[in-house]
Amino acid sequence: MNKQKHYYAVAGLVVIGTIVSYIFLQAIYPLPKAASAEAKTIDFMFDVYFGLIAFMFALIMAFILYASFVFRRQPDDTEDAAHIHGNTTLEIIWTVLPVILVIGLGVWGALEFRGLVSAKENEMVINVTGQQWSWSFEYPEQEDIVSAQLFLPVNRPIVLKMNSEDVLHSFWVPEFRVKQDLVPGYEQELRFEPTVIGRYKVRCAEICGKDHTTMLADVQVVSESDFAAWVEERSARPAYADLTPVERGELWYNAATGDWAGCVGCHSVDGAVRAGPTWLDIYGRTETLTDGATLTVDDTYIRQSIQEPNAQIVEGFNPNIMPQDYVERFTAVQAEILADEGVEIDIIADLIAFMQTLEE
Ligand code: HEC
Ligand SMILES: [Cu+2]
Repeated sequence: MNKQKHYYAVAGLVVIGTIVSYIFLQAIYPLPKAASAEAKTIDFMFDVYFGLIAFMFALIMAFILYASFVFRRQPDDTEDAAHIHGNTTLEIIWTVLPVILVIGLGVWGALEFRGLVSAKENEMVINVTGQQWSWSFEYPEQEDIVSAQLFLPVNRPIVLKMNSEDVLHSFWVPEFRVKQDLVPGYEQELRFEPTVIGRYKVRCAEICGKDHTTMLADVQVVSESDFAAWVEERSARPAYADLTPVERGELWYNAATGDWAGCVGCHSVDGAVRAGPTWLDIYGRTETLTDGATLTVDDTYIRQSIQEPNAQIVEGFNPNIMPQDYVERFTAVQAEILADEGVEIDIIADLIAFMQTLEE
C-alpha cells in the first residue's frame, strides 16, 4: 500500500514533467510558418519526437529526483542499505520496448521519406543552378524562361532538377521544410508542393565559400492566374528595335530574355552587396582593384569587365565568380535578333546605358 503511493507520486511527476518539457521544447524550437504539403508530415514527426524526448526526460528525472528526496538517508540511520542485485524483468522491458520504438520510428521515417521523394502526378519541372554565390531558375515547360527569382504556382507539385556549377550547395526554404544538397556532376531532385501564397527565401545551407551567407534568392508563391500572367510577361518576346537602349539594358540585367541568368543574381541596383559590386552609381565611380590600382569606371572598363571578367578584379571580390562566357552568349542573342528583326544590337552598350541611369 505504502509502496503504491510512491508509484502514483512518480507517475504524476512523469506526466507533469512530460507536459512541461514538451511545452518548453515547442517554445524554444518554434518551426517557421508551414507553407508546403510536405510540412504537415514533417511537422507531425517533429511533434512526436518532441513528445518522446519530453517523456524520456521526465521519466528519468522524476525517478532520480523523487528517489533522492524521498529515500534520502535519515540523520539517525546508520544501517547499510538493502543489497539489490538487479531485476531481470525490468531490464528486459527497458531493452525491448526502446528497440521496438526505435525500429518503429526508423520504418515510419523511411516510409514517409519515400512518399516525399516519389514522383507526383502533374508535377512541374524547374531546373535550378547553384553557383558561388547565386541561384538561377529555368522553366523548361514555360518557354525556357530564366529567372533569378523562384516563381511558383500555389498547390502544384514541383520537382526541382538541381545542378551545381562549382562546389556543394544546398537548396533550403525553411517554410517548405524539405532540403537538398547540390552536388557538382550529379543532378539532384527535390520535390514539394507549395500551399500558401507568399514570399519566402531560398538560402544555401551548405557553407560554400566566402559569400555563402549572401547566397539567397526570392521565392514567390502566387495564384495560378498570377503565375500564368508572369509566364506571359516573361516569355512575351519584345521587339528589341522598339525599345530604347536603357529599356533593353534593364531587360538584359534581369535576363527577361536571352538564355543567361540575370546580372541581377550578383549585382544589385540599390547599393546592396551581392556576390558582385552594386551597380548603383557604378558609372564614373573610382574603383580600387585587388592589385591596389585605382581607375574610373567608363565604357572601356565595363566592356573589359564583361569580356574578360578576370582581367581586373575589384577589391573585396573574387575572380572566377562572374560567368566567363557572356561574349559568346551575347553574340548568339545578337545574331538571333539580327535574323528576326534585322536590327543590330550591342548588348554591352545597352547595359552601359542602363548603368548610367543608376544614380542615387
Ligand atoms: C555569378 C555572379 C555574377 C553574375 C551573374 C554577373 N557578375 Fe558581374 N561581377 C561579379 C563579380 C564577383 C565581380 C567582381 C569581380 C570582378 O571585378 O570581376 C563582377 C564585376 C563586374 C563588373 C565590374 C564592376 C565594378 O564595380 O567595377 C561589371 C561591369 C560586371 N560585373 C558586369 C556584369 C554584367 C553585365 C552581368 C550580366 C550580363 C554580370 N556582371 C553578371 C559576379 C557576377
Ligand atoms: Cu552555396
